[in-house]
Amino acid sequence: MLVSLLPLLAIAAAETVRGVSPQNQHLYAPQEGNTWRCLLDPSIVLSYDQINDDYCECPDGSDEPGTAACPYTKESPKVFYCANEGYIPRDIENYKVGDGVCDYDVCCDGSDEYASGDCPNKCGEVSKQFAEYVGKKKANIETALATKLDLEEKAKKVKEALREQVISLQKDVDSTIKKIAEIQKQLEASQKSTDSDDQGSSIGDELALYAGQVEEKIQRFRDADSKSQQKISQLEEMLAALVQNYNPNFNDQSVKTCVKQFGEYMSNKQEVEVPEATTIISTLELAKKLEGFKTKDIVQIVPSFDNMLHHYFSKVISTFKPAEERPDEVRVKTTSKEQNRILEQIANLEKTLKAQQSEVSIYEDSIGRSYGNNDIFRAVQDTWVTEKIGEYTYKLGFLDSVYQDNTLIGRLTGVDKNTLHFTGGSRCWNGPQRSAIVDMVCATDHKLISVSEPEKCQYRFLLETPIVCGPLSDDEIAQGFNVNLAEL
Ligand code: MAN
Repeated sequence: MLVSLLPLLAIAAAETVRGVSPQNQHLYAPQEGNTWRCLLDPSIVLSYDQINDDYCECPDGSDEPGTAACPYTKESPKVFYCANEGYIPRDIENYKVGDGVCDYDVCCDGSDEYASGDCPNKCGEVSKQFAEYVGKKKANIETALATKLDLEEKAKKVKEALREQVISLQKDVDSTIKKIAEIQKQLEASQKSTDSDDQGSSIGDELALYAGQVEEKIQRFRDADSKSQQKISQLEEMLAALVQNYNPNFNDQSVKTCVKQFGEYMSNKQEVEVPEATTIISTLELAKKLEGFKTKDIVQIVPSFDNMLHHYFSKVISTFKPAEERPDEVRVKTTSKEQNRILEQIANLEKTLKAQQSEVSIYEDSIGRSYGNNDIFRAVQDTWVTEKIGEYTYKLGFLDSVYQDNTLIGRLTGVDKNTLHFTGGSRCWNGPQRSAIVDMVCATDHKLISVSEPEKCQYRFLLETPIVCGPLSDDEIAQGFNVNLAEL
């Protein structure tokens, strides 16, 4: 009976091959005649006791899961399974097996040093550390998420306040527009009464002004005409030279046609008379003649030659004025002191209106912008974080800029998910303009943790902030745990 149980015991012993996880134990089941085949090269057959005999027989290293006998490379990493009972099972690189170091951060059970037995099982302590870490971490995340929620609420309020500001500013805009319209009515009324009062002013000044414009236009036409004449004369001289110098013996038809046509042109040419300045009605004289007439006079008097002249003259000159300014008839408006006061009031109100409208558009622009998920950055737009790190004090304004003491490192120019970019800082001696990348990690408070200068005047910061927090899975929390070896 005892004899028949022995192979069963051997198999039972073989079921827990050292260094192999429970899920993979089946790969190490003994085969016929107590043999075993390399996992990736089954043509190599070993006797079962060659497994973990500290001699590497299989090219894939599968015969030595519990020793460091087979070489570990990056391409072919071999791992040793630590059961870590009471804690979390882990794999450790096989070259750390039996190297005399207690790798409690991975194998808290000390099984990697089973041969010497120098590393007693510390999974109880490690497990306690881990539980404490997880507890703290979860509490922190809870606090951070609550803070983040508060920030999101604050961001909502900031945006709401902006909207209210726009509504109130818009009311101001509307009321200013209304005021301007009312005052404009006052002005019109005042102008009407000025027109009906005997306050017509001399139209001489007005005519003199228009006359000046007419004369200026005529002068411009004359200048342009004289330039054209010069060009024509040049061309005529060139053609005359051609007529004189061409060789009639060359039977070039186009030259001959040209010579003939030029001859005809010259004989039919009439001198164009350009009127002298004195032949143009001197508008200034006319203005003088009409000086002294009041607007009212023009309306009342029986048309005289002068009046008619004035009427037609005004029609002609009105064609030189922009359409919207062109009056139906010459009406000379005077502005009284009162009207000047009203005009000044309108000008001031128009200035106010412009300022109000631009303020509205600034707020509207801000409302339309994206400030991160749930607009959260709106909540920290005025928040500054200060920290003395090394020899400098760094100041960071989330949506503003970063300073190293009083030196500007950069202004915010970009926001990625968890990164802020600051550029355009003060120029580095013999180098680029300063700039910074700020990596944000989740924490309960805003705090600058570290700064490095990977390249001259290009800084990299680590900033803790609740802004980037999110719920973490148990696995994600566990990944952040580091065994405190000093306390074991
Ligand atoms: C200052 C600091 C440094 C920087 C040097 C470059 O000392 O801004 O961070 O490297 O200037 O000259």
